[in-house]
Amino acid sequence: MCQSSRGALIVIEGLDRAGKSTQHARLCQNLESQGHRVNRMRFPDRTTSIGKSIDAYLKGESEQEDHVVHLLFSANRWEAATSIRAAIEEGITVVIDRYYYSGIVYSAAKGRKDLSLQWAREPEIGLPRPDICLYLDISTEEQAKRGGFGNEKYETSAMQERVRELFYKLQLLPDGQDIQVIDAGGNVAGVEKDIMERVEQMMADTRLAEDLRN
Ligand code: T5A
Ligand code: NA
Repeated sequence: MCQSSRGALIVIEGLDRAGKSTQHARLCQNLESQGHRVNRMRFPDRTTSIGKSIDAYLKGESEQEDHVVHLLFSANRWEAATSIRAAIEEGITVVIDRYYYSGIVYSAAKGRKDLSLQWAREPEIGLPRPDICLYLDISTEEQAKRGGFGNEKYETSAMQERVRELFYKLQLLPDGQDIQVIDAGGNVAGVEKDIMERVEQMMADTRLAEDLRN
């Protein structure tokens, strides 16, 4: 595969246990074996001081007001925005496990009138926009089979059900145009192949668009 001058920004999204981290690792390896330079990232990035506050909140070790924690998740992405842009401009492909789509949807899923999808979107405006967002879709039943839920804040079936609905609603908004739905209920290799095909298609389209401009 020939390298386009700019790196791509690829996001993997989905519910808890959809297989995001599994597929993130495989996609990064596949791209590297094709000769791409790759930066792996994930949000929340629990290593920064903002990330440590988020980690404590998710583990139930600290309380945060809902708007505050929303802004912390967003700030955790803004901390990385400059380095994401720099990598892409250098020709490095950045592959991220969760991004602002999760940010918008999980906060809005709390069901507060004063924390709508639109409100949740505002702090994310201006972050680097992905070339593609692969949304890994699994049923509630399949999700439950995958080791069940852990003890983190949002790992309840009621919350996950609202998150699923809102991910679909998000696809109808302008941000949703970047989302491609992947059936993530199948085996790991099948999902990996589907993801690779979508990414290769996106890269081919991007190169074509660049060629047409030059
Ligand atoms: N959040 C996040 C916000 O509220 N706002 C934000 O802005 C952001 C960024 C932490 C939480 O924070 C919320 C969302 C989350 O609730 P996290 O640290 O990314 O997010 O944690 P999780 O998404 O919960 O990570 P998980 O590890 O649960 O899910 P993954 O990454 O989707 O799943 P993965 O790959 O670890 O796989 C889970 C299990 O399933 C198996 C794996 O081996 C593993 O055991 N598996 C499969 N089994 C069968 N078939 C397949 N195809 C399989 N793929 C994987
Ligand atoms: Na994960």
